[in-house]
Amino acid sequence: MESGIRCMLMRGGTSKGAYFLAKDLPSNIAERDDLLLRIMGSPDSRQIDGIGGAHPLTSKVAIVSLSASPEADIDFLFAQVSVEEALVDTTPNCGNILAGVGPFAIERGLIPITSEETRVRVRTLNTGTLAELVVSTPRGAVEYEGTASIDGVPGTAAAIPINFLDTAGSVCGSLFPTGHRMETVEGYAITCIDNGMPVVLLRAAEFGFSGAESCVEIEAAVEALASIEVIRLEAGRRMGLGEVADAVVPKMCLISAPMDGGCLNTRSLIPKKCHASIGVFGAVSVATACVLPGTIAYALAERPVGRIKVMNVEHPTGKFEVRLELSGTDDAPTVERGGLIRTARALFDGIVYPRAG
Ligand code: NQM
Repeated sequence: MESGIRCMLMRGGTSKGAYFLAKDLPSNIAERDDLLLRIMGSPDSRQIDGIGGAHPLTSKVAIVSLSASPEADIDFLFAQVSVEEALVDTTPNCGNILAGVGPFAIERGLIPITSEETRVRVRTLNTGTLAELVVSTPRGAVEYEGTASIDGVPGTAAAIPINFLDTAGSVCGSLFPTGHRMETVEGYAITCIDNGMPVVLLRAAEFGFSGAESCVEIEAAVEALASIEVIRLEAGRRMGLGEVADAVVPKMCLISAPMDGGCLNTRSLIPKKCHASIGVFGAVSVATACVLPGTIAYALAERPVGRIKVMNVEHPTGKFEVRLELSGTDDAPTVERGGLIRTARALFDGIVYPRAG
């Protein structure tokens, strides 16, 4: 049996992943990715011989170390391990798995607990994005229990407020990577935006959706999904991402007018499966598009007044609250920063045994 590797399984927000210390994994990227595929049980639609959960939201990995940057305490590399293909993608970041990085770094002794709240500054290596996480540590240990609830996760848990410092152009280099706020591909109106995650916004109605469909209904609409994939490949090129057939970005987001008091209704494709809720940076990018004139979201969205805007992005299992801080004028606003609440929980801690290579 190949020797085991220390690993903690955590729920981070509405995702679940395997958390490792960087020093416990090979530094060679090809060897590391091969190992991660064997640990998660990929490629296999059920990931039956590994610890992956057979869905993109539960086939994720966090690789954590002390930061080499004076701006951060912790460095975090996110890896999306494909379920059905032998692919590991470290292009995008993941704000849900990020939520677990604070507790994990404390559990592993990388960050000392100094008071009832421990602030952990995390640099996401995939994109260079900086975030500050506030972890509840009331009795000298991480407290997972609490009263915060996030849609898509049953029950309540301790809140982990996350503030993002610099998300614009995280992967693509600029907020509107094509230089336009709206353009057309194959006759469909789209907005390409990257405020933490490259996302292509599409009007749900143009694909025959009301916007209220369940994930099962969205995934059953194979013709619409085929058209969306054609748009994704072209949008990927226009966004400077090159050929994205094997990449998990850009994500695609079907939008419609809000139906439940939020700012906008969404159904996200990540990029081929429908997201049970919406990704963290996906939500920040969508909320940002809602407040910037000229995007296809702006015309459909409801916006609160004021410089600090609490934006509730509707998704299949509820709403995702994003707090945006704006500067500039009403006609030409700029989004300065975003913040939100997540929760996380350690599920098990132990040794994982990868399938033999
Ligand atoms: O957008 C799903 C998730 C994500 C990523 C995805 C995420 C984010 O819900 O920051 O959190 O978009 O594949 O974990």
